[in-house]
Amino acid sequence: MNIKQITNEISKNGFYYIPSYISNKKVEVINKQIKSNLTKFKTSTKGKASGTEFFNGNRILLNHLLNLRINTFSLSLLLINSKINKNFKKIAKNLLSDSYLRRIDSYISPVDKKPIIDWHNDTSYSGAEKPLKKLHHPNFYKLRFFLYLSDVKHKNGSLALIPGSHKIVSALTEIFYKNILQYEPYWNLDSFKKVISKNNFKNEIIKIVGEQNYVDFFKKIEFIQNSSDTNEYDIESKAGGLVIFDDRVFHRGSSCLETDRTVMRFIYASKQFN
Ligand SMILES: O=C(O)CCC(=O)C(=O)O
Ligand SMILES: [Fe+2]
Repeated sequence: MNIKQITNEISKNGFYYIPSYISNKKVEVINKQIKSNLTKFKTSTKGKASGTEFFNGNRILLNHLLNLRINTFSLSLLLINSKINKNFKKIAKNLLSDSYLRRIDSYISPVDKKPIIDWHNDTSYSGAEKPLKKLHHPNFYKLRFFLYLSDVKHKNGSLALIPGSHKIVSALTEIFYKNILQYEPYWNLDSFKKVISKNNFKNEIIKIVGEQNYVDFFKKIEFIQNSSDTNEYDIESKAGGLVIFDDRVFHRGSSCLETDRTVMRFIYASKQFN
């Protein structure tokens, strides 16, 4: 699959999965490095997970250096200059206008009954009543290169994504951005469904995405009527698999019932729609 095909798939479905993106040997090496870094530097990234922020602008690199986290500093540089990141950069350039590397991090999520994170997309101001910043442009999103560093399956750390859902999210963002209808908060699938089911929202969304896309989305989320979760959309994978996704897509991180889960993320953003 070449870069053009990958970017087409991401535009259409909102994500793309590449099994065995890196070798087992590489997974082992990265896991060792991550764990040796963790003992020296612990931050909480998601819920109870412990992790390392390798890059989040040059300020973080400088911080690593000033706090004498030399291992973390050199690993950050290694990751930024790695072949895998160079490839991510090329893909990001094809999808985002004026793309740039925003963040590299990794985290280990412990065994837990609760999902790592429930269904959400990352452009909804976390459901804030009043967004603090200006409203997002409909093309605002981050492209996440999500590298599994342990084996995952449903109920054990896999990511699940609802194909095409970024189009509905983007349409709602457009409605708010252009002030066609007034902003209403939402966060999870349930609250999103409530907003877009209202007649005025329904009409406007259909104007943007067409009736078929609107109806299809409702079919895809039928599961929430009976259960908070489903195994229909999980990307189960061996360690070394990569999921690239547009974070307007509705996604969730499954619970880890059997083993801890380690991931590394390379996150790209757009300077134009920041
Ligand atoms: O850790 C996970 O499974 C979910 C991560 C996520 O929601 C994100 O990177 O946007
Ligand atoms: Fe997310």
